[in-house]
Amino acid sequence: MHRLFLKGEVHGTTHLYSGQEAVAVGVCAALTQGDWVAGTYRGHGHALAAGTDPAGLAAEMLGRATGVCGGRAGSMNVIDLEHGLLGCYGIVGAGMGAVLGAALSGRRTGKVAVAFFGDGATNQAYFHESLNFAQVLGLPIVFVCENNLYGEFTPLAASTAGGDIAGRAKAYAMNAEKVDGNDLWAVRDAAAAAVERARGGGGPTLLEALTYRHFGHSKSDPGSYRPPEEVEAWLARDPLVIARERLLADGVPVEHVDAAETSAADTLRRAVEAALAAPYPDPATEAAQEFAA
Ligand SMILES: Cc1ncc(C[n+]2csc(CCOP(=O)(O)OP(=O)(O)O)c2C)c(N)n1
Repeated sequence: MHRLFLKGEVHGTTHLYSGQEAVAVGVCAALTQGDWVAGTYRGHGHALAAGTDPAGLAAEMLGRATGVCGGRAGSMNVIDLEHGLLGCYGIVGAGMGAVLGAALSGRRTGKVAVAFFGDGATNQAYFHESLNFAQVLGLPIVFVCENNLYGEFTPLAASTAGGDIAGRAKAYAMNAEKVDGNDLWAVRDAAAAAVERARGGGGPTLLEALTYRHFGHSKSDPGSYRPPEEVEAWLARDPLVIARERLLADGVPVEHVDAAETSAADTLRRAVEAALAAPYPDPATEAAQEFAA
């Protein structure tokens, strides 16, 4: 997507998810069909993990009519109700409110709702209101903070009193856990426990997944405010490399791992090729599609 953006194929802006993949994949691996997910403006990561068709998603990001939202939402606002994706939100923290509503009905239906958000969102009133409301009503929610150490250009220490995001749950008597967000298995296990608790009527959980974005915040940000040794240390903990090494260490034959990687790359390449060949949406249908969404 970064390369396509530089070629002018992705309009508007981009907020890449590279480096944070283990969070969305690990959490969504713990969900079952019918559960809900609310993503952020790095929404393509959450959408793919929720099960959105890669071809429909690539077309959406490239603003094509074959996109899952007809090419009018982009990565930042993609919705895919078929796969439980309630929405992705350009407004920081907005997904937390969306899952409160979904989870109210989840108390009757046994469905669980997940909201992804960044560390910057935890300094908003919205975060505290949402945690309080969810805990008071015992809602089946997993709040997943993707703590990538920066809110746009601001380091965590300069914005977040105490620095302990999971610790903020104590004020609401809510279950919480801090987890290595670059370790797919650690995220999946923590999420599975939180989902099971929520489904069983045990109420919400706050998960703080410690991770890092490989790129700057968005298109206009080279990320140069980050110390090079910090970037290097995190690049060395690329969640995709960690996952590959873990599979090999667990005895999965290298040819199986290679084949899975090749197959994923082929799927994405084909998705992008199809998207590039697809038409842009017809301006005449704009109003109808906006109201339908
Ligand atoms: C309510 C609101 N305030 C401000 C912004 C502008 N803004 C966009 S991203 C961002 C930083 C958010 O950082 P964080 O929540 O840590 O998420 P990350 O980008 O690290 O995933 C801000 C302030 C916004 N989109 N919405």
